[in-house]
Amino acid sequence: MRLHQSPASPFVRKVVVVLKETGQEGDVALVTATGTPVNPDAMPVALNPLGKIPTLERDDGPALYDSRVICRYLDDRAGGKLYPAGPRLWETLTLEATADGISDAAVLMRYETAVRPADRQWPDWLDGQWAKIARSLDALESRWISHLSGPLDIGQIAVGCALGYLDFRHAARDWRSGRPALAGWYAAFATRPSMAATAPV
Ligand code: GSF
Repeated sequence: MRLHQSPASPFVRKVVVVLKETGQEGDVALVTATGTPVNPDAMPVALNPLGKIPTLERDDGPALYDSRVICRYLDDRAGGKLYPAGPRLWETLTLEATADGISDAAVLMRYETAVRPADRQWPDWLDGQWAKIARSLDALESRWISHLSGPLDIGQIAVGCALGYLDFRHAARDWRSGRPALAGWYAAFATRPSMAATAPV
């Protein structure tokens, strides 16, 4: 299999962490992809019409995307350990969706400042994206610490990758301020070998 990827992407990082946590790293070759919404460049558009990464190219079936589908496929392929059975599954998937929403908003903010011409940037829109992130971080702090502290699952991995991306691209926003429990959880989670080996560059 071939994973079309860039090491800066929080969504790609989810997939690589899952590969490491499930012992499948040797089964996937990494293919570097570059591009933006206005210039797909080397994005795998022939495999994924959305022109986004991560995209997983398989030898025995169509390409898979997005990160939620790829992570679930890889976990299933390894025998399944990151998606709990029973009612906890719905909590886990909602946690993953919350984390991915943080990453989506953070990536859109990055495009607004790094891709859009300076004279067309709109501060209110940036503030609106950060407001989504701030509300989601507050929810993680007030409602999700117990789940985050339980057995490893895809929700935790997605949160770890989202917080790592905030440090990478939006450090000045200081997401830890007023969220000591989440900051403490992340400090420990970031030391997992799978996380330490995949810090964005
Ligand atoms: C989001 C992937 C994404 O936005 C997923 O895989 O979960 N829902 C998808 N990827 C970005 C790269 S990034 O993470 O910075 C991407 O491919 N952007 C190119 C574009 O055209 O939006």
